[in-house]
Formats: sequence, C-alpha cells, structure tokens
Amino acid sequence: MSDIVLITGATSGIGLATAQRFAKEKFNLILCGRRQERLDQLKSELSSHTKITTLNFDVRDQKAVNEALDSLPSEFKKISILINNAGNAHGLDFIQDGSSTDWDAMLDINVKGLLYVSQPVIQTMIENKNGHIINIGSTAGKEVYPKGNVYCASKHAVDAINQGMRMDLNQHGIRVGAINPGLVETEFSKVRFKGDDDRAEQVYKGFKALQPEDIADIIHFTVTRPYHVNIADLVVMPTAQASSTMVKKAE
Ligand code: NDP
Ligand code: 8X3
Repeated sequence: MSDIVLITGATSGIGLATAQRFAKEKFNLILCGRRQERLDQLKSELSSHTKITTLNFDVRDQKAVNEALDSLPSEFKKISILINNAGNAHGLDFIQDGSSTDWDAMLDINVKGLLYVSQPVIQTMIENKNGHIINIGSTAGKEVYPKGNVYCASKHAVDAINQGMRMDLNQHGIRVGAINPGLVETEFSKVRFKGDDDRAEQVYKGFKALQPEDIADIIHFTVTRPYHVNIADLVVMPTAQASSTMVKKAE
C-alpha cells in the first residue's frame, strides 16, 4: 500500500512543489490550505498521477482542524507521513514598532497551528505503528536577525517542538525531523509585506534563491531513506547565502 501523505500549506510555494513531486512519485496525498480554488485546481492537475483528496481549514482553528481530519474518507485515514509546512511571516519591524496582530498571526499559525494538526495525526500514527513527520523550520529558527524578532521566535519554537516530538515519539518508532531552509523564492515575502510585490521581489533580486522544487527534492529524499535512517535536522541555504544577514548579491 502506498504511503498517505498530509501536506499543510499545499496551495503555494514549498507545499505546492512537494505536492507536485510526491504526486509524480505516486504517494497518496491529502492536500491542505485555505484557498479552495487552488485546492480544486491541484486536485484536477494531480489526480491523473495518484489519489488526491483536499481539506480546507485554517490551522489556527483547532475545531476546524479536527473536523477536517474526521471528514477524511476511510481510504485516507491512515496518514503515515505528515509534512508540517503551513506558515508565514507577517511584517518586518523593530520590536518597538511591531503589531500585535502580526505577532498573534505568526505564533498562532507557525506554532499553535502546527501543534493542532500534529496531535490528531500523531494519534493515528501511534495506533498504526507507522509514521514520519517533517517539520518545516527555517534558518530563522537557528539564528535571529534584526526585525525578525517574532517570526524568528516562532521558528525557534518549531525547532524546539521538532526536538521534543522526536523524543516523545521515539518509543513509538515514529521518525521526526526538521528541514530548515534559508531564502526560498515563494509567496512568503508577498505575505510578509502584505501584498507589496515590489518590496517582495527585492528580497530575491541579485542572487539565485532556493526554489520550492529544491526543498521538495530534499523532503522526498528524507522520506525515502530506509526506516533506520532519520534525517533529524537539516539546514539548507542558497549558495549565495552564508547566514540570515549575509547574502552575496550582484553589484
Ligand atoms: P507560501 O506563502 O508560498 O506558502 C504558505 C502556505 O501556507 C500556503 O499554502 C498557505 O495556504 C498556507 N497557510 C498560510 N497560513 C495558513 C493558515 N492560517 N492555515 C492554513 N494554511 C495556511 O510560503 P512558503 O512556501 O515559503 O512557506 C512554507 C513554509 O516554509 C512556511 O512554514 C515558512 O515559514 C517556511 N520557510 C519559508 C522560507 C522562504 O524563504 N520562503 C524559508 C524557510 C522556511 P493558504 O493561503 O491557501 O491557506
Ligand atoms: C524564511 C527565511 O530569512 O526570510 O524563513 O527568515 S527568512
């Protein structure tokens, strides 16, 4: 039987590229997001490769998460791979100027949302004695950069949760690992800068950023290792990037 893979944030960027890659590799997919038209489009695009179902929920809403998971058709219930990818940054401001609405969004989505999705899926994995969880962290979870304050805090929390999950699920033989990318060219900066496309484009100008397909490739590599191999924590940056604040750009 093929693995059943649940991907959060499948409507864009890293999650979308992972959905496309995994569909071609014949994994059965549960694709999640809030933009229904994109979920519908993905389902029709990828259904010729494999079995696809979609779930529309906001990861911040624990009741909606549970209802969505409960609504899965029986053939999709035994989730064996969870890719905790949904997340974003809201704003890039000095702490003294930051908005509490942005802070709430980042902590509610990147931290609490990840927990809300993970817990019921982990219970399924324990019951079925079969599971692999990939948490998408960030270089922002390994170092802090100016104005990154709360986004970096949310990704440091993902780093801690990744370690804690691995310890708590060790007795159940469930693999847990994080992939921590540096700059990836997605809709991330459009969201961070609230639709200011010019400002978002500047983030990836003058160097070759990672592409979402690069991360999809690494996620695929991670889940296709033999069972005794667990990629526990992986950091990947564009070659032009040496740290969060050091990126070699063309003059
Ligand atoms: P995108 O903005 O392209 O994709 C984000 C995805 O998350 C979308 O599919 C979006 O779907 C989903 N999402 C956002 N908020 C919610 C929510 N409240 N409930 C449910 N789904 C939600 O960004 P990326 O692909 O870049 O981001 C994916 C992950 O990678 C994030 O965790 C991000 O922090 C991380 N990351 C990104 C890096 C980068 O440079 N791009 C670098 C390091 C890590 P929808 O809007 O349909 O709900
Ligand atoms: C996204 C990468 O450097 O914009 O997590 O924080 S960064």
